[in-house]
Formats: sequence, structure tokens, C-alpha cells
Amino acid sequence: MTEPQPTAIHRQDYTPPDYRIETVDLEFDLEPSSTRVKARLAITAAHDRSGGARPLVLHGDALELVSVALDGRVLGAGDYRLDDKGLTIAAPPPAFTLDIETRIDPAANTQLSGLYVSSNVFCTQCEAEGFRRITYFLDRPDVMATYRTTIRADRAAYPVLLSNGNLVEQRQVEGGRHVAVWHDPFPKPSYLFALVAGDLACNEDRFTTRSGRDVTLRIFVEHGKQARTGYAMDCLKRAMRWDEERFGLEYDLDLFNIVAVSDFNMGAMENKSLNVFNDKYILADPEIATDADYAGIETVVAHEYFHNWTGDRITCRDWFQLSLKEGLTVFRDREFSSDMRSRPVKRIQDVRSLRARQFPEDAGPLAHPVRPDSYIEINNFYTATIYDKGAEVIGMMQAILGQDGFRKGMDLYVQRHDGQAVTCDDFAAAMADANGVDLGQFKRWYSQAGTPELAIEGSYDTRAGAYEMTVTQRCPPTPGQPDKAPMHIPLAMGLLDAQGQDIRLRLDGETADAAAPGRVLAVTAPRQTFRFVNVPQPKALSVNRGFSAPVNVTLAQGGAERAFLMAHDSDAFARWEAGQQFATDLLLRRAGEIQRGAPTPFDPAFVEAVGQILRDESLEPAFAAEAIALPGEDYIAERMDIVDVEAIHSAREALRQAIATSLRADLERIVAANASPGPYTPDAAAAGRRALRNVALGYLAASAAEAPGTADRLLAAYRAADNMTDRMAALRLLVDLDGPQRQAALDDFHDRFRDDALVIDKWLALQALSALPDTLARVTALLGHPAFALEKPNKVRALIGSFTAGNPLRYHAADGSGYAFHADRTLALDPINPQVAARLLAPLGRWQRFDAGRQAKMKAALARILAAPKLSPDVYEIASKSLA
Ligand code: B3K
Ligand code: ZN
Repeated sequence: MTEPQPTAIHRQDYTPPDYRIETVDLEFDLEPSSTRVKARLAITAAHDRSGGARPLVLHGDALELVSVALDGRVLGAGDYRLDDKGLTIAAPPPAFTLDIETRIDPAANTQLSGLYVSSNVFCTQCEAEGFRRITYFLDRPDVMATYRTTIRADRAAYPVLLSNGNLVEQRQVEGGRHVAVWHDPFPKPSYLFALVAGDLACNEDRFTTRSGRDVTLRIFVEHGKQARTGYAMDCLKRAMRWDEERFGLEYDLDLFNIVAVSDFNMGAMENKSLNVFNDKYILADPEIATDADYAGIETVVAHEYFHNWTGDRITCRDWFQLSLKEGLTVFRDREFSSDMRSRPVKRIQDVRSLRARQFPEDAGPLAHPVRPDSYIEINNFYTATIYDKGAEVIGMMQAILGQDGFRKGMDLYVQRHDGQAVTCDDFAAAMADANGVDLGQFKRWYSQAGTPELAIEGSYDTRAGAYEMTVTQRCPPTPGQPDKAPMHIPLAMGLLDAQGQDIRLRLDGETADAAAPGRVLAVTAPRQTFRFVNVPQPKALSVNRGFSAPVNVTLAQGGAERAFLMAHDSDAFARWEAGQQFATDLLLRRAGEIQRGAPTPFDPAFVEAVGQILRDESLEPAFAAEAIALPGEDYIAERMDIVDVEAIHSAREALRQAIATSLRADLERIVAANASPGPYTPDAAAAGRRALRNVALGYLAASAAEAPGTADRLLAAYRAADNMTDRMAALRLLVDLDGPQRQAALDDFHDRFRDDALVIDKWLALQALSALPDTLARVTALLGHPAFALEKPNKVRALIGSFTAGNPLRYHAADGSGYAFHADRTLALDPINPQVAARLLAPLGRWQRFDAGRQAKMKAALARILAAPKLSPDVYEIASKSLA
């Protein structure tokens, strides 16, 4: 590389800002290719000036400076310094007004950070550091100001003009333009600023808060899409009510706006009172959205709304504290979805995703603590660790303190810190102080990266009637952290008797009234033995119930014990987990046998246990669907010493076939019994029946080789579907089967939805996920399809992301073609949208997990990326850390 390499920023170097900005007055004159922004900032020195004034260093990126004036005096070139990082005034007075005028080019902003244009709509994305691409500013979250925003734009092209807070004034002006003035009374950091201008349709509703505030709710979308906003609106109202009931948190303005746009770097953004969303998380109707899409909308709408308190009213002091708002808000949206749907099923799905995304991150070169110590590009740290492990950490606090204790801690947190920018330590202190507990050791969850490993052994002493469980904890080394101190791990567990009932457990030394059918143990030492007394002969040990801690557990358990837990554990999560671990044992064993060329039959006890689930009518269908679904190829890969994608795929296919062959009648009965009873409804119960039916259909399709009619059957299911869930389920199975039926369905799907960008994303993704050997060739051809564009993040994620992150079998082709494709796409995308390019890069960094041949090819792909001139800091950081 010829350019200087980007440098890292360290948490320990944090210093409070030298200047405060009290008020911000913004004036936008909107033109797609030349927008003028006037900013008037009221600035005061925050430092002791006895040693003299300190320089004011304002951030700026890709700005054209038109003028700058201090207390009304226009500054000359000698009065300030301008470089590619910002604008510096050497020694300003203690209190002054700064007027800055900049010019920007939103139409050319393909990074989608700052102010940009998406399908003729002006919109902003300022988190983390996009505001500096609008004007020069102290663009850091601990600088909180009140904003007044004036927007001037062509009235015909941009009839809707929105910003944060309340609309103060709207009027027409000369030249066919109009003006809107917004004022946000709540001080906020610049990353929560938002502006939207466009020709948008609106769905309006109302919500009355529990103290009687009448709030207008509006969801703005492209014209013609209003009918698809009903579900999101319903979710919003339910989320508003839920936050009042569960946490006593009420909405604080008279207006709450949501705008959905088609080009967005992520899911959505919680700007104060003006949330901006990716279309994907707003638009739904049964024709275009799957049950998973509906669930995603519910979660994301709630998540962004919940940020109003955990993020906006109380924000982060610096970006190292990102999980303060993200982990907590994910925890809150999970609790909400659990209350709206089935709690165990939600837990299962969250754990699946934690294991698929966060555990690998924590075990690879990009591992970082929930509160990171350094970063090069903060946008690279919107990770599964910050979000999902962060939410696990909050969930463990609730497990330790109980729901009431947790609520007390939340109340104290809000009471202490409303209107402030604070740290993860402040949050933990509120929890500890409200409950009079010491969370000192627990806080290592914030500072230590890596997934702890628990080795558990249990033994029963018949004569003494005692059960001893010994737990050894170890946290593997991660980059920069070779040695770890022991963690405080809340471990929920129980013992089942031969009837499958929970045995009441009390620890040696506890009084009899401490006995309870399940316990949450505090695992705190490197090695610890828990001795339970007065225990009758147990039949099975159940650990980490409810996934009480995000750890990997090693527990030697035979198939019979796992099958017993699958059938009897009182904790639904643990029943599911027993099945997953049983299947994992079988799949790892079969993968090894495939490598040695000598497969042996699967343990019939597993297939029988699956059959029992299919026949158990007391189970909720959504749970049964999860319980019979095998662990994903990624999860099995994580458990292998050297990943063998082909052996894993073959082993998994073989187990699917074994289940299909043995349980055909049960599976057929499930498919028939759960056929859609009437018009589609997105509720959890109906979605659960569809899920169960479609998993069963998937097993039946696994035996395609034996049952030649499979492709016809799937095509018929595709055609008969009256909703997107069933249509996609059939098509997902069909894309793995080469033949005319596959093409007929794909063509039909494309023709039916060709004008619907969101649905075409599904069409792109399905083809990228196909197990067929020519998938990469098809994906490469689709890059040239008119439906694809590198400028559109949803398209990139659908086609490229689905292939690189969702299709291990074809991505890891032994010839390295998948890796070369990935490097090529990264290099093409980086100059357009570095955030998205960097986000997609993680799979290449997992090279340590593969055989020597693949390792060499993956490293070569990374090296080729790193050698490119003008690499963004985003891609540089991920690629260089991946190679380290
Ligand atoms: N806070 C935003 C994410 C911003 C990502 C910036 N690269 C959405 C959310 O977590 O709610
Ligand atoms: Zn968030």
C-alpha cells in the first residue's frame, strides 16, 4: 500500500470534548447534485481556559466549504485550517457563534452515509459518523445539542419535508419551492439527526399514551405502497403500549414519523422521532412477505421505537459504549417479541442466530469484547457481538437480578442518566445499586471477548443420596487477549427423575426450603463443584436451560439421555437443545465416517425421538418445527476441527433422508393436517403451522432421489401457495433440484413479481443459496441481470451476501472460485459503498478453520484485496485483521 494506513482509536484515550455545542440551526437548500447547508452553531468552551484556549477541531468529510464566520465576522483562509478530516480554528473565544456554509452532492453519495438520494427521496443516515458529511461539526455522541432545521426544496418534487421534533412552520416561497421548519426540544447527539424530503404517501394513525398524550403516528412510503404499512403500524402501537407496561417508558413528543426507503445500509435507524427504515422492515402483505418477514418487521419496528429511551434520551458517551444502547435495545425487542409470540420459540431462534453469527465471530480474527478497546472504523463494529452478545449480557443480568430487580435497575438508570451520554459501567452501576449487589466479576462479560467453554460432569452417589456437578470454565484466547479471568456465569439447570419430573434440588448447606425444581447456579470459579443433597436417583441432567448463558457446553451424554430430555425436559428450550446436540453428535460422527469412506447407520433413537415430536399433539406447532429442524451446516462446521463442507453437507442430507424414509407417514400427515385453513393471517399460531408443514415438506423433498415425483410435487406446492411463506418454502426446496420444474418456478416467480424490488431480492437470494454445483456460475450471470445493482445494498446482500455467507457448500468450493469471486466483488463494491463491502467480508477471515488448500486460497483472496490501491478504512480494517 502506498497510502498511509488508517490508524486505530483506543477506548483508553477518551477525553471529554473541549467545546460544547448548545444549539444547532440548520438550513438546507435541497438540490440533488448541489445542496447548500447553512449551520449556525452556538459554541462554548468546556475546558478550563486558564492555560489558554484550545483549538476547536470540527469533523468534516467530503464537504465543500463555502464560508465560515465567527460571531458574524467572515473568516479568511488564514483564520482556520482545512484538511480532509475537518476544520480547525486555533484559539476561539470562550463563547461564540459559528456560521458555516457547505455544499454537498447527495446524488453522488453512493456510500449512503450523510445526506443521499434514494429513488428521488432525500434522506439521511448519520450514525455513526455521517453528520460530518453534511456540515463541519463535533460529530461525537457526547456533544448533545437542540436542533432547529429549515428545509427548502421544490414543492412538486418534494412535497413532504421532515426532520426531528415538531413541525414549527411550513410555507410556500418563490420559484415553486416551499419551506418547512422543524424544532427538536430534546438535546441529542448529531448521529440522531435526520432529514427526509420526497414525494411520499402516508399512513396515519394515533396513539394515546398512558398519561394522556395524543400522538400522531405516520408511516411514509412510496406512493402505492400504503396498503403494505398496516402491520408495521400495528407493531408500532403494540410496542408503544408494551414499553409503558413493562418499563414505564412513555413516548415524549406529539408526533412519531417513520419513513421507508429502498436504499439503506442496514435495517433501520432510530433518529429522534423520525425513524428511517429499509423498505424490507416496513412493507408487508401476504403476497410479498413471509412469516419471517412479518416477525422481522415486528422486531425492528419495536427495536427502533425502544431506542427512543435506550439510545436517544440516554445515549452513548463514545462509540466503544455502542452496546450500551444496542445490546440493551435488542434485549428489549426480544422481550417484546417473546411476549407477542411464543417465548421458547423466540429463544430458540435467537440462539440459532447467536450460534450462526456471533459464536463464529467470537472464535475468529475479528473477535472483540462487547465493549471494544479499539477500532479503525466504527461502522465495522455494528456486529453480532455488540448486538446479540450484548443482549445476552443484559439477559444474564435479568437472570441474576430477577425481572423485578432488573426493572428497579432500569428505573434507576433512567432516573440518573436521562439526557446524558453515558457508559456501560454507568448501566451496570445502576443495576448493582438498585439491587444492592456487586456485579464486579460479572462485568468481565463487557471486557473479555470469546465464548466461554463449560465442561460439565455429573455423578450420583447412591449411598449418600447426593448429586455432584462439577463445572470447569475456560475462555479461549482472542486477539489481544491471550489470558482470561474466570467469568460469573448464571447457569440454569435441573435434574429429571425416571418419570421425567424435575427433582427438587437443594445445595449442601442450604435449608430445606431452598429446594426448588430448577436452579440458577452462580458459576464463578475456574473449577467448581455443586453438591446437591437429598436427591433421589436421577435419570438425566439438564443444563443451561433457556440458554441462561451464551457459552459452549461440553457434557458427555448418550443418545438415550438426550432422547429422554427431548421428550421430557420441563424447559422447552432444553428439549430443543437436547435434539440439536443429539443430531450434532450424529452428524459429526457421520462426517468423519464419510471422510474415512465408511458410513455406518444413524442411531435409530434419534429418528424415533423426531417421530415422537411429530406425533405429540400437545406441542405448539412452531416449537415442533424448531425441534425437528436439524442444526445448520454452519453450526456443525463450528464443531469440527477442520471444516469439511462437503462431508457436512452429505452427512446432513443423509440424516434428512433417513428421517424422511422412516417417518414418511408422519410427515405426510403433518403436511396434510397443517394446510392453510383459510385466508392468511400473520399471527404466531398460524405461522407456526406453516413452519411445521414446511419443515415436514422439506424432509419429504430430501428423498428426491427415491421419490422421482418430488420436483413435480414441489412445483405444485409452489403454484398452489396463496401466500409468500408457502411459495418461498416450496421454491427454496426446488432450487436445489436441477430440472425443468426449477426453472419453471423461478421464471414464474420473476414474472409475477418483476416490479417488486423487495420480492425480486428473494428471487436473487434463493438462486444464490442453491446447493447445485453451478450456483456460482448462475450468481455471476445474475450480476448482469437488470434486477441487480451494486449501488443497492439490498441487492448486494441478496445475491452476493447470500452466496458468501449462506452457501458454505458452494462458497468453499475446493478450487477457490468462491473466494476469488468474493475478492472481485469486494474490490468492485468498496469504492461505491465501503460499509456494505466490509460487512460482507467476514467469511474470508475464517480461513484458519479450513484445510491447507483452502487456507492458501482464502488468504490469497484477502491479500489481493489488501493490495488494492485506495482501499477504504472499512475494508482495510476487516481484511488486515482477517489476515493477521
Ligand atoms: N443504530 C442503527 C444502526 C446504525 C449503523 C451504522 N453503521 C440501527 C439500530 O441498531 O437500531
Ligand atoms: Zn439498535
